Order: sequence, then C-alpha cells, then structure tokens
Amino acid sequence: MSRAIYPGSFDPVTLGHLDIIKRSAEMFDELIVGVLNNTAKSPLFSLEERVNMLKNVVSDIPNVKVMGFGGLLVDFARQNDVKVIVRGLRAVSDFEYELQIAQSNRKVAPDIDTVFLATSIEYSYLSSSVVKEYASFGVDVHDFIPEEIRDTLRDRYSIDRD
Ligand code: COD
Repeated sequence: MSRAIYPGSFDPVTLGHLDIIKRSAEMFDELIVGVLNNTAKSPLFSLEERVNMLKNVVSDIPNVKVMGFGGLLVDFARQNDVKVIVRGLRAVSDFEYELQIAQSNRKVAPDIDTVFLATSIEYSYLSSSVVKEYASFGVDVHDFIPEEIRDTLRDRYSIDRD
C-alpha cells in the first residue's frame, strides 16, 4: 500500500493546500496530512483548530487522514510507516527552502524521499500569510480558503458574510 505525508503548518489551510491534497490523494493509496505543532512559530490557530479545519475540508476524500505532530517530520513519517513526503512548490523562492529541507531530511533519513507538486497556476500567489494579512484588515478572503472554514475565519476576524 502506497502512503505519503503532506506536512505543513496549515495556519490556516488555503485552496492552494487543498489543491495539493486532492492531487496527492489521487497518487497514493493513503495520504496523511501532518499538521505541525510548532510552539516556536506561535500560529494564529491552535493545533486543535488547524486539525479540525482540515478534517472538515477533507471529510469527503476517503483516503486522506489528518494528524497533528510534533518533533521531527522524519520521525513522524517513520512512526506511520511512510516513505514519501509531499510538498508544494509555488515559485523559485519556495524551491531554495524546500530543497534544503528535502536534502536535510534525506541526510538524516535516507529511506524517506520528498516529491514536489507544482502549484496550480490559479493558486500560485496564495499562502496562509496572505490570507491572514488580508483577513486582519477585514478583506473578504472567501476566494482564498475552502468553504468549510469560512465561519472559523469570520469568527476570528471581523469579516462580513457574502
Ligand atoms: N500552492 C501549492 N502549494 C502550496 C501553496 C499553494 N498556494 N501554499 C502552500 N503550499 C505548500 C508549501 O509549499 C508547503 O509544501 C505546504 O504547502 C505546506 O505549507 P505551510 O506553509 O502550511 O507549511 P510549512 O512550510 O510551514 O511546513 C514546514 C514543515 C512543517 C514541513 C517543517 O517545519 C517541518 O518539517 N517541521 C518539523 C521539524 C523538522 O522535521 N525539522 C527538520 C526540517 S529542517
């Protein structure tokens, strides 16, 4: 059975993330979306909130599982018997960072590889930071995020409903 992990902060999940999740879920028998419990990064949404948002968003994709994790990504992968990490690439600026992580991970865990999916063009500008920045100024970010998490974003910021 082929299994992969798509790790990230997902603070919050965007349509760009969802696109990578859907495409990866077609490629592997099982996809684990790994949500980092990163205390150093002080995310806007708690781990529980990020996991719950993702669970809502992927509830109709049967081979996708959402799990929080702390510590090293390669340890999380090994604990779940996963040998493939999926990452998304938006631009050359992503590539430098992603290459460094992929090569570091491979150095400490040679049995685990990273595969990259190029972003769909319509989401190439999109990031969690863009969503948070606009939302904090009350801009409607509905076009950037999955429908299922609109209420959560609206409750956190003062965004009017459509
Ligand atoms: N289109 C396509 N892909 C996208 C888009 C988009 N619009 N937006 C984001 N993505 C991709 C990103 O490129 C990334 O691949 C993924 O989606 C998740 O993005 P983020 O921003 O939510 O997640 P990151 O980059 O903060 O995740 C970092 C990790 C959690 C993977 C990393 O910090 C980690 O592995 N931490 C655990 C500790 C560890 O093992 N450290 C050693 C490595 S140095």
